[in-house]
Amino acid sequence: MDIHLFAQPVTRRQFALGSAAGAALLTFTSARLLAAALPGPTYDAYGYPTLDLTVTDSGYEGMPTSTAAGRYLVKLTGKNIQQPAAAGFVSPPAGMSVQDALTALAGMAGPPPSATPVPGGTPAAGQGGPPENQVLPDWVYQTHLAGGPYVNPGATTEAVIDLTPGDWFLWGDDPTAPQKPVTVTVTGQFPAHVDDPDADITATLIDFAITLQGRLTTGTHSIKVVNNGAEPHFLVLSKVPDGMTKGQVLAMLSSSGTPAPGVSEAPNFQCAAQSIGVATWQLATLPKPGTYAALCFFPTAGTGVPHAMNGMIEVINVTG
Ligand SMILES: [Cu+2]
Repeated sequence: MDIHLFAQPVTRRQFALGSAAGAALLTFTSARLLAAALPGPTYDAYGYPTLDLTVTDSGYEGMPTSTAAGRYLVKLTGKNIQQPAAAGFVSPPAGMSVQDALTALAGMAGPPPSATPVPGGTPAAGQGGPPENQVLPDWVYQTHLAGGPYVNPGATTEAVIDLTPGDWFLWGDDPTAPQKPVTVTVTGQFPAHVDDPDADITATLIDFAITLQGRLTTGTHSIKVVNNGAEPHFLVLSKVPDGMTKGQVLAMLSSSGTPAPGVSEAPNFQCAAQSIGVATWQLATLPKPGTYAALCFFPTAGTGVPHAMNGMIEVINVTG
């Protein structure tokens, strides 16, 4: 399993969260940095209704079966999870039921053919090479993805997301995630006015590029993640060796095997996939200065090529 909705094996190996060391590092640094955090380690002050959720290795606790349309503060605690886990909110397109969508997604949970070991044989052709492309059905691109946070084992994080009227499910942002999805009906009308929380970094996602603007410094940030593209996107931030270029990140992703020395095993930040026009606000901690890569691996419509391979990579310099 790992990182993201339809992420590819190579990206999981190179950027997957989940090592004990990575989790410990994140826990340690976030505690250490709270005092200096701007604009704060919580969105509590904005007064949004709160979804207080716990994610375990098998599912979610705390999600109501029905809730009013609006802007929500999602507080997500990871309990008894071995890997970082997501709370992604998804509403199928018109004419498709939640059950049909969940059934279709469950059918995508198997490993890609090249990742299937050949018993007693040599590795299958393509194994260890660049990732297989995963062509997704059209409905995935018409689905409403409201986004959501990822949380590390034992930690709690927050995100601000919008839930519009309709039938939704909460899931692990990946067909192979172990959590059983939860269905929820969102009722009423979306409020005519909702306040935006403050953000000190804005990440703008288009087909296929990422722009990060704002206070690129160590510490905890409120990142506004906005999809201005025509396909779903998400954002991963990972420490890479200082001075690494976009071309070198792309080359690393295109090659097989072990990550380059200095690439963090764990992303420093990731968030669930978001549809066109969707903005979310997410807390992210950048633990140390230097070069970071911003990436999206959502499969390109029609070809399945992960967006990063189409150039959806940016490198940023984080100062102390
Ligand atoms: Cu993308």
